[in-house]
Amino acid sequence: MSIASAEIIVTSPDRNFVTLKLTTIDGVSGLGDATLNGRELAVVSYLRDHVVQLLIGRDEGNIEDTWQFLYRSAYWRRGPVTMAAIAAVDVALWDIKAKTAGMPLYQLLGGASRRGLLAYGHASGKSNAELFESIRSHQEQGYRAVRVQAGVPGLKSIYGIASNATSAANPGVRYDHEPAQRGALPAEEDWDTRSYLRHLPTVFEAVRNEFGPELPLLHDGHHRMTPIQAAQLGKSLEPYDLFWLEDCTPAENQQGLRIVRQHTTTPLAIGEVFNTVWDFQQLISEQLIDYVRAAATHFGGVTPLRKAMDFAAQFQIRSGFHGPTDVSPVGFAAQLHVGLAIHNFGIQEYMEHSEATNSVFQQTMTFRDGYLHPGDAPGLGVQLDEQAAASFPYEPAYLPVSRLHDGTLHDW
Ligand code: KDG
Ligand code: MG
Repeated sequence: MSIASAEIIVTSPDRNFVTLKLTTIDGVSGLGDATLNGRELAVVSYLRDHVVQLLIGRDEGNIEDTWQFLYRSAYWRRGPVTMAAIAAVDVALWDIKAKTAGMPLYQLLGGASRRGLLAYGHASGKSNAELFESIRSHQEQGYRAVRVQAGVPGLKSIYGIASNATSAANPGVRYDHEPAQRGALPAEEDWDTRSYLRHLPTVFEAVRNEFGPELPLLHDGHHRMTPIQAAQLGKSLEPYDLFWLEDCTPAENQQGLRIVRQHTTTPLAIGEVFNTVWDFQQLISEQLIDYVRAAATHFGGVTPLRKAMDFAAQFQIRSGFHGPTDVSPVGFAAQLHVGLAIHNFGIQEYMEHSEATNSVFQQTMTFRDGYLHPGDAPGLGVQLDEQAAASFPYEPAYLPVSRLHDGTLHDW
């Protein structure tokens, strides 16, 4: 057997997705996700101009060898564009292998270690009243864990707060379901870390008073704090027993996490912008984090994600794979299979895709009673309706930027 064709499909049902479809000479097809939010076409070019011609004629069964070939032959290692392109190939090859075996992918990864994957949803509100309503609505939908993002007094517009409403280009689409907004320029938002550090503990206190001690609560700090500010926040949130504090500080400076760890027992999750296991090396081996936030799509695929999780298992560090809407249903399915198979699964982020997206990507995945399951169809369990995909052409969209009161650009 060998790979006979490779197609790159760009579609934008209400956000942009890049999908690679590989087909063998026997007509078995596999899908891989190559979506890099806000920089989608760079990965299209990487695949189209430099990768697909290398794949034709290769044995589709040799997944590890193909991964190493693409990684090493590029010479220029790592980086989100390269690793999203390699991920798409890797995931498509696993899809083909599992379809050929007649098994859902998780069976090839060792079988199921649990009945389903605990998911957390995104609750948010500018005021506590709005936030409580959002948490209640998530509980009604079945969620057993929620991420809590809150408005900050004095700030008009902050990433991830639903009440910041809808973009002109996407009326009716909740902002917390879609951080990248269509348009020629990124949206500008504002930020003030001192106000945030003062306000957030009061929000968590109110949430615990309203919803009690049982509900697992998470929070995303979006790289906005310095290490010492992150340490302060972790400490001030300790009474509210967070499941995790995510991206409390930019992790390029990994030693900064030692400062955070010295001061707080709030569990830490990091890694949604990481591309390889090497980005986690210090954080895992020094036990500076508790959860690995990588996504199959931005991390080179199923092959390295599994390796990173086996490395993390030695340190009792668990998974918390990145699951925003910009991970397509294909990438999401890939990491659900990994999450079901590994022993050290922690929790899975779940931002539901829109109806339009689900009409393009038909999925066997289910969400019931707070738990996700990838389904038992052979392969990943995702089919792409190419006709539907073609009816949604690419539209430029950007993630927002944030500025401090004096105009200084800040992480959002
Ligand atoms: O593309 C960026 C989004 O994926 C990001 O906003 C999501 O921080 C995020 C999260 O935790 O889902
Ligand atoms: Mg995040």
